[in-house]
Amino acid sequence: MSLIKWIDFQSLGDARGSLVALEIGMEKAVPFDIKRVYYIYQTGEGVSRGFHAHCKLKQVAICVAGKCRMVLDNGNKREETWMSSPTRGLLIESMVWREMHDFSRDCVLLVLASEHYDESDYIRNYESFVGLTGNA
Ligand code: T46
Repeated sequence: MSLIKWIDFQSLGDARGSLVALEIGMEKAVPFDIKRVYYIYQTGEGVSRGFHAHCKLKQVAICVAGKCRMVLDNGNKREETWMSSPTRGLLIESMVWREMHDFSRDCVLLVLASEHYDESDYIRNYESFVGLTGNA
């Protein structure tokens, strides 16, 4: 099964422009209760981010402006995708290594998270991560 799992959102457009609304319980929306929202923006040219996995946390990442390249890795296989659509969310399950590269200057990556911020949930060493997945 692919690591790249998109959730397509309905765009509510009219002559004024577009709008996406996300609500818990909506069909084809975010598959967890959202406890935290953050966004990444003004990432410097050539800067990469991420390089970690989470033990428990699930997230949906939405590129609401610009673009970036997301790499996901479950310790067994590595897949990547460009993120550039405000009407698609990328579901990032727990125990998936993520890296973000090639941010455009205008990129805004909005992230919906299933848990509050907890540094102890991060696995920041790739070899440790692969060991925990049983793929060492
Ligand atoms: C992820 C990817 C997609 C907080 O204090 N609260 C928060 O909710 C977050 C997300 C971060 N922080 C602090 C921790 C660091 O001092 O903000 C700083 C930057 O965080 P970090 O280096 O973890 O950022 P990224 O871009 O490498 O990773 C972030 C998320 O942390 C991570 O969960 O999946 O975006």
